[in-house]
Amino acid sequence: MEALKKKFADKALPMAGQIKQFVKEHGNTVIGDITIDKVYGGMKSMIGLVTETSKLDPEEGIRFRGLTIPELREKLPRAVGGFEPLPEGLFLLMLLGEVPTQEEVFALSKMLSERAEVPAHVFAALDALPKTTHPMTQFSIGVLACRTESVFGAAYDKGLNKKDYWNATFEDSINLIAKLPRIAAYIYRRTYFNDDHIAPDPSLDWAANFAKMLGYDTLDMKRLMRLYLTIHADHEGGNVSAHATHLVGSALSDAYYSFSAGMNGLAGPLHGLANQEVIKWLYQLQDEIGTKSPTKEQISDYVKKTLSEGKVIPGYGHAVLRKTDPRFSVQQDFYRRYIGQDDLCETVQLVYEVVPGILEATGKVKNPWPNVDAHSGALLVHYGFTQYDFYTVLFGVSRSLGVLAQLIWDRALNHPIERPGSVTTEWMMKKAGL
Ligand code: CMX
Repeated sequence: MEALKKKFADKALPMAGQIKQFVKEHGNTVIGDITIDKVYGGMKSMIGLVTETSKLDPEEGIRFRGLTIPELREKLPRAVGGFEPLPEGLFLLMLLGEVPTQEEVFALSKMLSERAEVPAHVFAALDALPKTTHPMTQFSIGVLACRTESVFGAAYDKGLNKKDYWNATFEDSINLIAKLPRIAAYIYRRTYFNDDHIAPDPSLDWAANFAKMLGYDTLDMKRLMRLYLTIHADHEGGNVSAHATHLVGSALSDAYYSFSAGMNGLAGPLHGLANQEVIKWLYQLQDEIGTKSPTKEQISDYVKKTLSEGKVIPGYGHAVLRKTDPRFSVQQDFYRRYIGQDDLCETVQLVYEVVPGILEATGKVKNPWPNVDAHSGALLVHYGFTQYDFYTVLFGVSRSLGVLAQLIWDRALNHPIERPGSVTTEWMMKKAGL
């Protein structure tokens, strides 16, 4: 851990000074326009945040420290004999800005295993909840219950020098990333498998161990989990889960508080919960039409019916992207490469052929193309993971990598408390000359 921290400090701490100087010299440079439609329209693409870990291009999709998803798949270290990247490698890439070596990634896997123990009171807090509690509610509560372990919280109580904020946040972030698969697996096994829990295997990498604790100790699921936890990790800073984590962190709330806030945002159906909504919608489609292999015409009718009921088509559209999400495309590739034939995955493909045209024809949807959530559930269902109201927890475990890497940067760069201005509609109208 000390070597990793030193590597981070050598990069991040000089940058804090450089940014100070940069802002002093170029602080008046105008970088965008704030217009009334942007403020009322959810601040979409209005630049207001600095995020080091990744950048989203509307036409091309996400780049993590400059690397696209296909490049991650090619360049990041893999498990021995594996094809998909190890998500630990992506965390190091986002944290340090360089592709890590195999040894560095294995060392992080080992460190995460060593820090994975979850205090008994966290499980007790989860056990106090009805099993019908949504898994995302349980997940957020589990994370908050873990806050007793916060190194930042304890150090701040004693009086922590500003210069050391990043160090304590580093400890908390690594500890939390290490514990999340155990918390998540505990929720899964208590909710659907009558508390039949599965012990971790410290010899496995983060994703493979998670798959094992969930109850999927196969090569296929380890492979899928490594890819899944890589592609959901980050999507620049303005999405609800990243933004919420960052915002709450700006008050110097520690990693546990901040990440739990991010997860409460991820639990919304317009964000991470869309992955469960997609499968729910596909099952309803199958039920209503009475077949597991609907035709394009049947899908088209069902899509139009969904829209006519004033509902969204889950898994389609995006606040920033304007093309097919590369996170969708890589899952299509996974399907073709490792699965080949599956009724639900074939339906996902047909939905892809049908939905964009219909959404485009509405004349109002800015992006008719699929996002990451349009495909992820069908791959899980193929391997027998059918409890779709758990899917957003998987997304959340992955999202920890990006938002917590950024939280460490936030504290190292000494980003201030956030407090954007707000105005009334009366003020807006006056401004517009009315
Ligand atoms: N189905 C039906 N209508 C849609 C739509 C969809 N998939 N996507 C957008 N629209 C509608 C909006 O609801 C909005 O309608 P109103 O003007 O009647 O309010 C209109 O089209 C314009 O919206 P937009 O500017 O294109 O989209 P936004 O940036 O406001 O919202 C998003 C983006 C993702 C919330 C939206 O596309 C959506 O609801 N998609 C379905 C849910 C989903 O898949 N979310 C997951 C996103 C990825 C993630 O975060 O995980």
